Amino acid sequence: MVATLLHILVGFSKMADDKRKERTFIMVKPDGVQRGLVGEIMKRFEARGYKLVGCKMCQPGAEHLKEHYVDLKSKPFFPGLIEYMTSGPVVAMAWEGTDAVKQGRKMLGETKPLESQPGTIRGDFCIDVGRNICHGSDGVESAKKEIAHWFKEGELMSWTPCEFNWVYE
Ligand code: IDP
Ligand code: MG
Repeated sequence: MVATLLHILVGFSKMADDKRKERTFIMVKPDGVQRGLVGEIMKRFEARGYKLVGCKMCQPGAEHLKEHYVDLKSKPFFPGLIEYMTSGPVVAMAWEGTDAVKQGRKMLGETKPLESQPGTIRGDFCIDVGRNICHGSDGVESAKKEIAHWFKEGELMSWTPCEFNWVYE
C-alpha cells in the first residue's frame, strides 16, 4: 500500500519534471536585432522564469531559412520573407520550462502586430506583419524540429538555475 502510494507520487513528480523540460524555439529576427531589442526580448523570458538552454547570433543563408519556413513556401509573401530573414543577423534561442511553447506564443503576441495586445512583444514594439521582430514555435512538435534545425547537440545546455525552487513549487 505504502509502496503503491510512493510509486504514484514518484510518477506525479516525474510528470511535473517532464513538463518543466518543455522547450520552445524563439528567434529575434533581423529587424529586432537592428532595433536593439535583443535584450528586451530575452529579458521577458528570463523574468518570466523560463530557462535559456541555447543561444547564438548567426546569419544563415536562404536555404536554411527556406527550410525553417517550409510550411509557408506557397504563400505570395514567401520570397519577401526569405529576403527579410536573410537581411542581417538573427539571435536564435531555445527556452525551457512548463508550457514554454504556448506561453512563448502568448508573450510574442499575434502574427500581425496590430492585432497584438499591448504588453506582448509584438504589441509593444512593432507595426507591420513583415517586420514583426520575433519568431516563436507554434507547437511542441514544431519546436523540437526547429531546435534541431538551428542547434547542434552540443550547443544546448543542461543546467539548473539557482532560482529553480523559487519559480516552481
Ligand atoms: P508566426 O510568425 O506568428 O508563427 P506565420 O504565419 O508562421 O506567423 O508566418 C511566419 C512569418 O511570415 C511571420 O512572422 C511574418 O514575418 C511573415 N508573414 C506572415 N504573414 C505575412 C503576410 O501576410 N505578409 C508578409 N509577411 C507575413
Ligand atoms: Mg509560424
